[in-house]
Amino acid sequence: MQTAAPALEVSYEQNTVPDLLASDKQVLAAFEFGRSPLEATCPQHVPIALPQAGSNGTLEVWRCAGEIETGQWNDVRFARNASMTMGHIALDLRDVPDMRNASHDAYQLLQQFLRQGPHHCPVKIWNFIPGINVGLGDEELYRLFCIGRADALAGTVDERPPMPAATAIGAPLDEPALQVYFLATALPGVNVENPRQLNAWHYPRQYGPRSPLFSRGTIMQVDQSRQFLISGTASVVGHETHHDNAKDQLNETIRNVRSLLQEGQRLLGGKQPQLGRNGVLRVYLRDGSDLPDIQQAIAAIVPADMPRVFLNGHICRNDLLIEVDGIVSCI
Ligand code: 3EB
Repeated sequence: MQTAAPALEVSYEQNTVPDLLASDKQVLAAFEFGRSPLEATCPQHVPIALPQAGSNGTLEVWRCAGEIETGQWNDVRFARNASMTMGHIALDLRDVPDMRNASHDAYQLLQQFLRQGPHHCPVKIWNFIPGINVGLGDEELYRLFCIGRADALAGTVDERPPMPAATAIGAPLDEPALQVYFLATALPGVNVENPRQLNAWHYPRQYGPRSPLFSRGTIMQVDQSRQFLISGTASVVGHETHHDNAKDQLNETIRNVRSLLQEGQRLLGGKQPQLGRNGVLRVYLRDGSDLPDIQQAIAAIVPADMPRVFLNGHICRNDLLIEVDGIVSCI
């Protein structure tokens, strides 16, 4: 089945959003870093509050074939072709009582949007949460976010959620909006769990009253192509954080990513997707001063032809220093 070019083409480019959109009709989404999601200028423009680390002016560009339709449905801005929809929610936190409500509202809206459109099945969801580690114990904003998400999904998923891959990262504390954006298709993707890691929805109570609801990865199958959407992956083995420095955490994280890709190949057969030029990698850094070490550590284990971008953002546990996610074609 693995014959066609990837249905979603992802690249990193030095450009501006107006120039890109003026010259290219195949853009499904253009992600700009270091800008509030409230400043989106059109549905394909998705500003992300996390600043780029060590560089400037890079866009993540998603392209797909055929005619692209854009619009807005309630507070969801979207762009879609015949096979997939990118949707984007920026929820102003000044309009809601707290993060639990914000996340509940965002996930309810997301579900309502998916039900009424042509692509019902989310295959990956990205969450950017201002001040993710603010608040002590169960009052931490990430934990409140997890409660709101679980409440919104209650009844549609139970203890074993058919939830897709996800990323949840902290945006700067002064960012006014909770951002949730997603990719959806007509048929469900194949969710993949990592044998090295406990399924996130089974995390023990110590990490919060409601477990995070996501799969470690989702394989999207559209237009005769297969692409692996890798969840935010960190130095978590079982359910515990391993290592206290960024470099060792990065090496553990890449071991987790490779283990996940191997598990996908075990489930579906075909060629095992590799980290390389058929994919892209995002690296989220808690502390920008780790950048040189991390760039060097990645260069030692990930082929140089794999495009990558480094972003500053806090990770959902205080002891996690780095996280990565990515999209890799199975060709
Ligand atoms: C972890 O392994 C890291 O709450 O949606 C990664 C990906 C993480 C998604 C989420 C959280 C989420 O637990 C944290």
